[in-house]
Amino acid sequence: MERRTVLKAGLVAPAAVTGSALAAAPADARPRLGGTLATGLDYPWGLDFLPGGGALVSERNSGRVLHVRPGGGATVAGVVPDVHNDGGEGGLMGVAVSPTFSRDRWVYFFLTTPSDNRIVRIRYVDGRLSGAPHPILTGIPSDSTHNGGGLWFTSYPSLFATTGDTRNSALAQNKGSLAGKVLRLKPDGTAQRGNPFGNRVYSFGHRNVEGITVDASGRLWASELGENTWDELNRILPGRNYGWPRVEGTDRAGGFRDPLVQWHPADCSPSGVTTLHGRAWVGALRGECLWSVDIDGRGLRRKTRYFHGTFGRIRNVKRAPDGSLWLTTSNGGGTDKVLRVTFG
Ligand SMILES: [Ca+2]
Repeated sequence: MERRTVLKAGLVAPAAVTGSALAAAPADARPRLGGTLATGLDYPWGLDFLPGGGALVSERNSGRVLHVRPGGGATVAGVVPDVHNDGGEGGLMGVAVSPTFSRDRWVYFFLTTPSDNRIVRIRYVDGRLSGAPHPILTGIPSDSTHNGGGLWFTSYPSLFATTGDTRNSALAQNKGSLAGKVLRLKPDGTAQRGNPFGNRVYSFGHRNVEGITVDASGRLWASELGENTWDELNRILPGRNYGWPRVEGTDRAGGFRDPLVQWHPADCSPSGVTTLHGRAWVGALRGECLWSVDIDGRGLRRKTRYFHGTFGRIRNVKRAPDGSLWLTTSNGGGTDKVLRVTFG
């Protein structure tokens, strides 16, 4: 049993939940800091909201899972066993709450173990992780870097998972490998019906995809870390080849699927992605900012940078049920925070 720990937390105004919150803010609304929800974290990575309020947040290196309350404050819900971080990018990464959580209490985690990357599900009952992890997909290649780690559930339900090439770029073009892919799974980890290649692979030719989300129109978006030239925001379509390692960024000849936008890695290095108000919101690690990209309307592809240098490296960004955004920083040393961003 893990000790239940109350962490330091800043105060924020209670979240006002209104049905019109998602539609009310104009497309050019400026994001502003609405409060600090939790402090004293160490490399928070995954984040997903619970039906009853608040979110579960994973810590990459420690394997801890924290429950962060909507009004601020966090408690440790448990520790996922067998998490392996060798000082690189692996560890406890994506978190996804089951779309039928009220019935089954499952929470899904993407993690690096000493032998692989895998996806497990663990029950979350009365504020705590309960019982042993149930692996649903094991044997995803792992390495010190390029481990992917993103999870996103649709209500269908399909579980999308993102993987990295584990520094073996040829695997990204191998449709029989789980590395360098966007995967589409049933909740039990098997291939979803109708997948383009009859296996778990949904799209391929990826170097390292950490962020994945579905927007209000049902479009699937993923952020991708490039090597030296271009980072990408991609609309993901089934069966398409996103180019790695043949091309980074926009392809001018080879017939690969182009990103909606691209950045130099020093400006972005994207991890989490979410959508709100007709824009994709991308957390930037090296770029130390929050990017927005217009995904609809006349401003399509317009990139706008917010909070540059304000919070350091940003790992994750998720739209909350109340129409705010929750961000997590990735600066280490026990200094990391969960922040709430509102619009005004
Ligand atoms: Ca690409």
